Amino acid sequence: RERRMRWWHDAKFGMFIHYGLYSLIGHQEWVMESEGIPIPDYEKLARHFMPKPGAAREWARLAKRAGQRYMVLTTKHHEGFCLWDTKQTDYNSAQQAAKRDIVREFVDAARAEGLRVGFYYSLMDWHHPDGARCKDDPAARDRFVAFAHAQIRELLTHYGKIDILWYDVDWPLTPDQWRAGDMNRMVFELQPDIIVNNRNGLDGDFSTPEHRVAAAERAWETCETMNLGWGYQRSDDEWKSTRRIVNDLTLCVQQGGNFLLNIGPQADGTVPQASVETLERVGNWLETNGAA
Ligand code: JFZ
Repeated sequence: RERRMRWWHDAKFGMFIHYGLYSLIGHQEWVMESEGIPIPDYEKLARHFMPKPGAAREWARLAKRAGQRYMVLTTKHHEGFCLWDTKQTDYNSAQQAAKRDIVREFVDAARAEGLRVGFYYSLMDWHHPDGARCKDDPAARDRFVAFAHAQIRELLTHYGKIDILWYDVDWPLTPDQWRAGDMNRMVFELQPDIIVNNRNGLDGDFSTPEHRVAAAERAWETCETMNLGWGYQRSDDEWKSTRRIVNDLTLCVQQGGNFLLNIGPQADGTVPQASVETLERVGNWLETNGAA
């Protein structure tokens, strides 16, 4: 583990990217649930999901300028829409209107800037027909768990070396029901040097305190947003100052933790101007202080 974790401890600072169909609405990534949007209505967003060319390149260049050393993209958030050419469902950016594998573009863009590559993957899924009923229906559970395992296998098979698997929200199943042990074994078989977080219910390699700077007994990474939401939120202008971000980053690093700072790109992948400006200032600060 120590050997696998070394680059990550050295890297200290990463970019989190929440991007999906919710980015088109601009009411954060939980909008499907919080506004009770029925699946058939929500699905229509896929017709309009059309990232501008080179969006991932922009994210990667921005991360580089900010002094970030790795990037973690939501390959599938709770909404269930997949940003890669998955064979497990046609609800994905490669088979819908965009006709593009955004995960591939992201991986290529990160590598072009010399950044490490991380995949966020939500186990919870509001779109998959078995996603909710798997709790009480064993047949649905078998299908749904197999679906998640197969998707993770794809992500870790077709995109070369992946550095981080960032699981999220294991509701409504227990780690046993997810076969989380088998899941991690498969992950390490496919990617022997990868590191995984603890959000599939197992300890994994690092913990993921959210919105708070916390010193834990072992490897940890604080994830934080630049305003209030993770996914793009149009009306959200509670931007944290550069001073605040630098302070949080410094606190994490002083206590031996990592800092994963989120951007919520807009519908076409454009990064909100306030985030661009703050990230550039953070990068300048790191350069000036010899930390970059
Ligand atoms: C999850 C997601 O629901 C959210 O949309 C976002 O992606 C965030 C990064 O992760 O939310 C969580 C997950 C775990 C905790 C809190 C919020 N937690 O362990 O405290």
